[in-house]
Amino acid sequence: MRKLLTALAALAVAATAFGIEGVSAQEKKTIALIPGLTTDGFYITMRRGAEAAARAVGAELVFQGAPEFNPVLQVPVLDAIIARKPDAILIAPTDKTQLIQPLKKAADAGIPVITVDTFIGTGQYQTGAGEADFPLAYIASDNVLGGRIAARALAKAIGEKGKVYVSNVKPGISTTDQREEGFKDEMKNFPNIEVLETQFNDNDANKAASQLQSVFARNPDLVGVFGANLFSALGAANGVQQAGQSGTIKVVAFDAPPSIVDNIKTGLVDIAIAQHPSEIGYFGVMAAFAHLNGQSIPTSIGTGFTVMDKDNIADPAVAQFIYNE
Ligand code: T6T
Repeated sequence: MRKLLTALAALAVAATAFGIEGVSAQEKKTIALIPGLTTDGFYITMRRGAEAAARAVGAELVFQGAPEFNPVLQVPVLDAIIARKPDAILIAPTDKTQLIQPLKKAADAGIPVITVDTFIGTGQYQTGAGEADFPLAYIASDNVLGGRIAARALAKAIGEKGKVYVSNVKPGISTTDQREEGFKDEMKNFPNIEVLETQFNDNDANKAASQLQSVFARNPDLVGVFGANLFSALGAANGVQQAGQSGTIKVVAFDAPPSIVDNIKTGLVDIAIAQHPSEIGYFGVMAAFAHLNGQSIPTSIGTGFTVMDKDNIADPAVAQFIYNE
């Protein structure tokens, strides 16, 4: 990692030394960033980081995505980007398997592919094995660890006993699958906690809210919920509020949209696990740029988390990780 940072820093310095204007239109690299969806604070913040890196190295960033987190809508966007022949593609694939063949088309056309946030196949790239190892790198949070952090926080909040469940998007998304996996595995350390069946909401916060109410109706002794991404968490928290259970049913949220501040202050949400999407975007562009300049790059780059609660949410060092909108 240190080696990469040194290489990236050298490239950034070189680009600055030439002066951004010194990079001719012909040499200027175009890097496309295709998010999971465009109207999500997580990807909006990732775009900010990617733009900062593109400015630093004098590259052009093209940001184009679908309005929903859905492979059927994302593939045509990808096809349109491939037709524009960018120098590299950064993408958050919306499904581990359904994006393999569409992305293979990009690789076959000679466009380097780096996945950000989510992965295809197993996420192990450049291994020479399997049909989905062709992306050059995967840049993301450690989502299994994020799920474990959520489980420990929820266990603590409920006194290590009672019924909880995971509000999740849909199976097949690498990030949210791994969060659920880490959460359930960590919960095995708490024998008095029962993890009920996962509720899938298709990234629809309203659906997540009504699911919370149905689970509560079936289980009046429900004590906690883990919202495995921004919309799952917002919806679950709204559901808790609508059920009049704020503070009684504990909520651990993955992701940190601006509304999380109020939710933490009022006690509706106990813990929010903020990812660092800006870092993901920044390092995505830098890795693509390094590759385009003949540098080798790591096949995997991990970015951090900031765990937010009522005791630290006012601290600027923590609040800086609240997502943009
Ligand atoms: O949690 C993020 C992202 O990491 C995940 O892959 C999809 O959902 C989000 O974009 C939040 O909505």
